Amino acid sequence: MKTKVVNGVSMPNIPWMDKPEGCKDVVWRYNANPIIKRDHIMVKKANGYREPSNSIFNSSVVPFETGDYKFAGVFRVDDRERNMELHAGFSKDGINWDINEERIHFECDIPEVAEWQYGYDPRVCKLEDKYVVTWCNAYGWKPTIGIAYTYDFKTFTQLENAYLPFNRNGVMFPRKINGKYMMMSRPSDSGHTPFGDMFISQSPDLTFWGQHRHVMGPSKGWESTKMGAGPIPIETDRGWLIFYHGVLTSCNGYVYSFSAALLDKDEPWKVLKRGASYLLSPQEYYELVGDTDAVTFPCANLVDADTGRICIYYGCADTCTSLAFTTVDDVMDFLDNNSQV
Ligand code: BMA
Repeated sequence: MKTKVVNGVSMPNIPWMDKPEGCKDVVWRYNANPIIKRDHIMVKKANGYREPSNSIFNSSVVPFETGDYKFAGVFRVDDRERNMELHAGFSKDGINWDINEERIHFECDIPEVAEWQYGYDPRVCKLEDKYVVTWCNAYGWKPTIGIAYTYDFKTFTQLENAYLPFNRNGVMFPRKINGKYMMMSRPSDSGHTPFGDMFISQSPDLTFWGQHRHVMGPSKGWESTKMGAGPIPIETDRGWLIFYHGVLTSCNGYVYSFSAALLDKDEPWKVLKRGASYLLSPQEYYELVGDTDAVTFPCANLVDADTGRICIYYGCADTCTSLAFTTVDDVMDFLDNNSQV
């Protein structure tokens, strides 16, 4: 490996498929996509009634051992009332998932925050001794960033919302930087937001967030409408490697693609490299057609620190969940030769 993963974990069991012969892409799709189909689970509703899920997408996973399981995650599951809920799930191989029928019930001793309304686009970040979950959380039915932590993916303790509404795509860095927790986010509006820049906010305690810094905004055609954070940043010896989504407005509506960027190690609001082109865009049927057409939306990555292999989990057309693969060196070569900054 030319670029080293720093503070990473060895993951010989990372879900993986070699790049297919003749494939010219930097990021390639798993040949058994989607790994989680829309009706993958029966959802148990509050009234006890069970029915198939409407969709499972934009979800986040981490390595986590419990019993035979080696991975855990928090999944966005929309039910057939079209409520947007978060469910915990477990997997032996990162590909076949056992997702709980019942949504997560967050424990929260702050009455103003405790009332559950909806949650979507979860991210899970291993941070010190816990797993921190951030998601788009309703406060007064308006979206902002919710934060909770868990040790076991059974009990989740919810903290204060990080920001005022409206905000989306809150993504934690996996360690303190210069003594502060850091989170990317994208201030938004109450609807389908036709704008969006990425910011980083800082906190001493995961409760009070400030010292906001602008990172980047819309740019090239594929990300000309809005852009925002994707999976948890990967620490390398050259800086923080991130995948992020960008949105183009076509004649048919929004098109969600993703690319990569490299952020400064100590001041991650400084963008060192930023992909000029997208790395993956909606091109397969399951990415083009669904409850929201033409969406590829990455919310998690697993990284093997020994080989630099990366497995990306992305939501497809707001309906199902897929995998794509690349390596740290492949992405760094792309950024070195095709950066817009
Ligand atoms: C966002 C969220 C995402 C979704 C995207 C495209 O506002 O709802 O979950 O993937 O829109 O519909």
